[in-house]
Amino acid sequence: MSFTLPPLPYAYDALQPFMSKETLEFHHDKHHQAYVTNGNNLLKDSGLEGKSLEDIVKESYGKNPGLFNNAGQHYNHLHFWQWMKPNGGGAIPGRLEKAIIDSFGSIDKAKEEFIQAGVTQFGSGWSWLAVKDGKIIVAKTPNGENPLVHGATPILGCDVWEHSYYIDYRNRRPDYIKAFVDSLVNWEYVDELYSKAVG
Ligand code: MN3
Repeated sequence: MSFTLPPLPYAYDALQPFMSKETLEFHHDKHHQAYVTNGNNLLKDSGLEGKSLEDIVKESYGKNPGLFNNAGQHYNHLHFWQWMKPNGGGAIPGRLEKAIIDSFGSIDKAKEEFIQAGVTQFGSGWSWLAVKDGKIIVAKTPNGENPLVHGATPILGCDVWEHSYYIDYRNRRPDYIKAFVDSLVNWEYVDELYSKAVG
Protein backbone atom coordinates (compact mmCIF):
# COMPACT_ATOMS: atom_id res chain seq x y z
CA MET A 1 0.00 0.00 0.00
CA SER A 2 0.98 3.63 -0.14
CA PHE A 3 -0.46 6.57 1.76
CA THR A 4 -2.70 9.00 -0.12
CA LEU A 5 -4.30 12.28 0.94
CA PRO A 6 -8.07 12.34 0.38
CA PRO A 7 -9.81 15.70 -0.14
CA LEU A 8 -11.50 17.31 2.85
CA PRO A 9 -15.06 16.01 3.31
CA TYR A 10 -16.37 19.63 3.25
CA ALA A 11 -15.38 22.98 1.73
CA TYR A 12 -12.33 24.78 3.16
CA ASP A 13 -14.55 27.57 4.49
CA ALA A 14 -17.27 25.23 5.86
CA LEU A 15 -16.05 25.26 9.48
CA GLN A 16 -15.87 29.04 9.85
CA PRO A 17 -15.90 30.88 12.20
CA PHE A 18 -14.56 28.08 14.43
CA MET A 19 -11.81 26.96 12.05
CA SER A 20 -10.79 29.22 9.18
CA LYS A 21 -10.28 28.48 5.50
CA GLU A 22 -6.64 29.52 5.92
CA THR A 23 -6.09 27.04 8.76
CA LEU A 24 -7.62 24.18 6.77
CA GLU A 25 -5.62 25.07 3.65
CA PHE A 26 -2.34 24.91 5.58
CA HIS A 27 -3.31 22.04 7.83
CA HIS A 28 -4.73 19.74 5.15
CA ASP A 29 -2.77 20.74 2.03
CA LYS A 30 0.63 21.34 3.65
CA HIS A 31 0.89 19.55 7.01
CA HIS A 32 -1.13 16.41 6.24
CA GLN A 33 0.41 16.23 2.75
CA ALA A 34 3.89 16.30 4.30
CA TYR A 35 3.04 13.31 6.54
CA VAL A 36 1.81 11.43 3.46
CA THR A 37 4.90 12.27 1.38
CA ASN A 38 7.40 11.56 4.16
CA GLY A 39 5.48 8.46 5.25
CA ASN A 40 5.63 7.00 1.74
CA ASN A 41 9.38 7.61 1.52
CA LEU A 42 9.96 5.97 4.92
CA LEU A 43 7.63 3.05 4.16
CA LYS A 44 9.92 1.91 1.33
CA ASP A 45 12.10 -0.99 2.48
CA SER A 46 10.66 -0.76 6.02
CA GLY A 47 9.35 -4.33 5.88
CA LEU A 48 5.83 -3.04 6.58
CA GLU A 49 4.88 -2.13 2.99
CA GLY A 50 2.11 -4.72 2.66
CA LYS A 51 0.39 -3.89 5.96
CA SER A 52 -2.70 -1.85 6.73
CA LEU A 53 -2.25 1.69 8.04
CA GLU A 54 -3.31 0.61 11.55
CA ASP A 55 -0.78 -2.23 11.55
CA ILE A 56 1.97 0.07 10.25
CA VAL A 57 1.24 2.46 13.13
CA LYS A 58 1.25 -0.31 15.75
CA GLU A 59 4.25 -2.20 14.38
CA SER A 60 6.50 0.83 13.81
CA TYR A 61 5.87 2.16 17.34
CA GLY A 62 9.10 2.11 19.35
CA LYS A 63 10.99 0.54 16.42
CA ASN A 64 10.97 2.95 13.48
CA PRO A 65 10.34 6.45 14.91
CA GLY A 66 10.47 8.30 11.57
CA LEU A 67 7.90 6.04 9.94
CA PHE A 68 5.81 5.91 13.12
CA ASN A 69 5.53 9.70 13.43
CA ASN A 70 4.37 10.14 9.85
CA ALA A 71 2.10 7.08 9.66
CA GLY A 72 0.60 7.96 13.06
CA GLN A 73 -0.10 11.51 11.96
CA HIS A 74 -1.57 10.26 8.66
CA TYR A 75 -3.95 8.00 10.61
CA ASN A 76 -4.81 10.76 13.09
CA HIS A 77 -5.53 13.36 10.40
CA LEU A 78 -7.56 11.00 8.16
CA HIS A 79 -9.96 10.73 11.11
CA PHE A 80 -9.55 14.33 12.31
CA TRP A 81 -11.14 15.74 9.14
CA GLN A 82 -14.10 13.41 9.67
CA TRP A 83 -14.33 14.15 13.39
CA MET A 84 -15.49 17.64 12.41
CA LYS A 85 -18.46 18.89 10.39
CA PRO A 86 -20.23 22.18 9.77
CA ASN A 87 -22.76 22.83 12.57
CA GLY A 88 -21.17 20.08 14.64
CA GLY A 89 -21.16 19.56 18.37
CA GLY A 90 -24.89 18.88 18.58
CA ALA A 91 -26.83 15.92 19.96
CA ILE A 92 -24.94 12.69 20.63
CA PRO A 93 -26.52 9.50 19.22
CA GLY A 94 -28.35 7.61 21.98
CA ARG A 95 -26.25 4.47 22.38
CA LEU A 96 -23.00 6.45 22.44
CA GLU A 97 -24.50 9.02 24.81
CA LYS A 98 -25.45 6.24 27.23
CA ALA A 99 -21.98 4.68 27.00
CA ILE A 100 -20.33 8.05 27.75
CA ILE A 101 -22.60 8.59 30.76
CA ASP A 102 -21.86 5.03 31.98
CA SER A 103 -18.11 5.74 31.79
CA PHE A 104 -17.96 9.34 33.08
CA GLY A 105 -21.18 10.00 35.01
CA SER A 106 -22.33 12.74 32.63
CA ILE A 107 -21.70 14.17 29.17
CA ASP A 108 -20.46 17.43 30.69
CA LYS A 109 -17.89 15.53 32.79
CA ALA A 110 -16.60 13.66 29.72
CA LYS A 111 -16.32 16.88 27.70
CA GLU A 112 -14.55 18.62 30.60
CA GLU A 113 -11.99 15.79 30.94
CA PHE A 114 -11.43 15.70 27.16
CA ILE A 115 -10.83 19.47 27.07
CA GLN A 116 -8.57 19.28 30.12
CA ALA A 117 -6.49 16.51 28.50
CA GLY A 118 -5.86 18.73 25.48
CA VAL A 119 -5.12 21.81 27.56
CA THR A 120 -2.58 19.93 29.72
CA GLN A 121 -0.82 18.06 26.88
CA PHE A 122 2.58 19.77 27.09
CA GLY A 123 3.73 20.72 23.60
CA SER A 124 2.33 19.07 20.48
CA GLY A 125 -0.09 16.17 20.66
CA TRP A 126 -3.70 15.04 20.82
CA SER A 127 -6.55 14.61 23.28
CA TRP A 128 -8.74 11.52 22.85
CA LEU A 129 -11.87 9.59 23.61
CA ALA A 130 -11.02 5.93 23.13
CA VAL A 131 -12.54 2.54 23.85
CA LYS A 132 -10.51 0.32 26.14
CA ASP A 133 -11.80 -2.94 27.64
CA GLY A 134 -15.35 -1.97 26.62
CA LYS A 135 -15.24 1.39 28.45
CA ILE A 136 -14.80 4.89 27.06
CA ILE A 137 -11.70 6.64 28.39
CA VAL A 138 -10.07 10.05 27.99
CA ALA A 139 -6.39 10.08 27.02
CA LYS A 140 -3.71 12.43 25.78
CA THR A 141 -0.64 11.61 23.69
CA PRO A 142 2.43 13.53 22.49
CA ASN A 143 3.27 14.24 18.85
CA GLY A 144 1.87 11.63 16.42
CA GLU A 145 1.15 8.96 19.01
CA ASN A 146 -2.42 7.70 19.47
CA PRO A 147 -4.40 5.21 21.61
CA LEU A 148 -3.86 2.37 19.10
CA VAL A 149 -0.37 1.84 20.53
CA HIS A 150 -1.79 1.65 24.06
CA GLY A 151 -4.27 -1.14 23.40
CA ALA A 152 -7.25 1.17 22.87
CA THR A 153 -9.36 2.22 19.89
CA PRO A 154 -9.60 5.97 19.23
CA ILE A 155 -13.15 7.24 18.58
CA LEU A 156 -12.54 11.02 18.86
CA GLY A 157 -9.33 13.06 18.70
CA CYS A 158 -8.54 16.76 18.85
CA ASP A 159 -5.29 17.91 17.27
CA VAL A 160 -3.59 20.26 19.75
CA TRP A 161 -0.50 20.97 17.64
CA GLU A 162 -0.19 24.75 17.21
CA HIS A 163 -0.67 24.35 13.42
CA SER A 164 -4.29 23.38 14.19
CA TYR A 165 -5.21 26.60 16.01
CA TYR A 166 -2.54 29.29 15.97
CA ILE A 167 -3.90 31.21 12.95
CA ASP A 168 -7.39 31.41 14.48
CA TYR A 169 -6.79 31.36 18.24
CA ARG A 170 -3.12 32.37 18.62
CA ASN A 171 -2.00 31.01 22.02
CA ARG A 172 -5.55 30.36 23.30
CA ARG A 173 -5.54 26.56 23.06
CA PRO A 174 -8.36 26.15 25.64
CA ASP A 175 -10.70 28.33 23.51
CA TYR A 176 -9.88 26.24 20.43
CA ILE A 177 -10.59 22.89 22.12
CA LYS A 178 -13.81 24.23 23.63
CA ALA A 179 -14.96 25.43 20.18
CA PHE A 180 -14.02 22.02 18.75
CA VAL A 181 -16.21 20.24 21.33
CA ASP A 182 -19.11 22.72 21.28
CA SER A 183 -19.34 23.53 17.57
CA LEU A 184 -17.31 21.15 15.38
CA VAL A 185 -17.50 17.52 16.57
CA ASN A 186 -19.23 15.13 14.18
CA TRP A 187 -20.82 12.84 16.79
CA GLU A 188 -22.32 10.57 14.11
CA TYR A 189 -18.78 9.66 13.01
CA VAL A 190 -17.70 9.14 16.64
CA ASP A 191 -20.73 6.85 17.05
CA GLU A 192 -19.75 4.90 13.91
CA LEU A 193 -16.24 4.27 15.32
CA TYR A 194 -17.69 3.42 18.74
CA SER A 195 -20.03 0.84 17.20
CA LYS A 196 -17.14 -0.75 15.29
CA ALA A 197 -14.98 -0.81 18.42
CA VAL A 198 -17.55 -2.56 20.63
CA GLY A 199 -19.08 -4.72 17.86
MN1 MN3 B 1 -2.28 18.43 12.61
